[in-house]
Amino acid sequence: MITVFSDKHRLRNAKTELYGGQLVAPFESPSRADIVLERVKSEKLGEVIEPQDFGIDPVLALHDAGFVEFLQNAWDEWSQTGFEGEAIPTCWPARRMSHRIPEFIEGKVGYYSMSSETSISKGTWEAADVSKDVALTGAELLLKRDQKGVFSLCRPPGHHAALDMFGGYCFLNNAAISAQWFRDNGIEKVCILDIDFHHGNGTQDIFYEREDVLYISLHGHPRDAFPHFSGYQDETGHNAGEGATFNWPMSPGTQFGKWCDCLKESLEKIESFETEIIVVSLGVDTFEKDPISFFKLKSGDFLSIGKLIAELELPTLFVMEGGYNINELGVNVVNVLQGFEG
Ligand code: SP5
Ligand code: ZN
Repeated sequence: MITVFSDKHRLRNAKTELYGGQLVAPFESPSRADIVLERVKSEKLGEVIEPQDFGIDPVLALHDAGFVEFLQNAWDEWSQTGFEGEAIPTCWPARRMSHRIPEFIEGKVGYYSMSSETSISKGTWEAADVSKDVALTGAELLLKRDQKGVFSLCRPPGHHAALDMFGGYCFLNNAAISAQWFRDNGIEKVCILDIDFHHGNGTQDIFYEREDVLYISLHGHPRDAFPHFSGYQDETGHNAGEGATFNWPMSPGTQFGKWCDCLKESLEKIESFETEIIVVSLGVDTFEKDPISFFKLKSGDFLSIGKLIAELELPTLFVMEGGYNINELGVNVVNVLQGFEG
């Protein structure tokens, strides 16, 4: 399997994450992508190639233009005010407040965010921009070079990024941008299968009213897990999109048996939707030793996941999302890909 990778991911190297009331070193760190790449190489998974530059148009095909402009300028605006730390949102348009966009950067950071653990640091936009190219280069390889599966080793991740919000370590929604790119390049129906531990609120948001992109997510129940305000089972889509969103929230301590039953049901839904291509939002924070999550999957289970997805016999784009146990991250991710290849 081809892997798409750029070392420009390192431009996203925030110093701070707000966690448990303290500023800590971010869980979403540059070492994550490096460790996965190392495993890809040591296992000889296949060729590793650099992304092409797709420019901004595929981003603007989905994300709000004001949001994109905000991301492009946020660090400069923030640092030019004289703030010494990274840009951390502190104030939001919460219930019954005005949703007009403020002028001052502190207000804009709040307006365009959904959570405050994710700080914007110097280089964040540049890394996010390349991460979307990593996803799109994979998408193009899948379509034009007739690959069975391609691995886009994206960093920063994307599935929490909504039409006009960053957060959950995400800025641009790489999986959603790829799905839209498939739609714009002749594919009628796309499915995004999100197996990251967290609900992909951003991806759901982007396609919630659309019938052409099926979104299925297996995740920690929002009553217990981030993003807390999205991912309930009764969120099933709206208007034309009614029935094209499926959520499988699961409780703390969930083991592979139960998780796998939900995966199998998801795969049946994908079959009956008659999709032509799958984008897998590949997070391995479902791992038993993940530091911020609560499922109990074991390294070997990731092989089974890849194998089950392969049974659909559909062209599959794997887009890297979360997974924070650095030691075993490479093994777990590559297990999914090797399971898929059989
Ligand atoms: C892409 C991705 O996986 N993003 C995840 C963002 C999660 N950020 C908030 C984490 C809060 C964790 N609280 C866990 C407490 C358990 N000890
Ligand atoms: Zn996650």
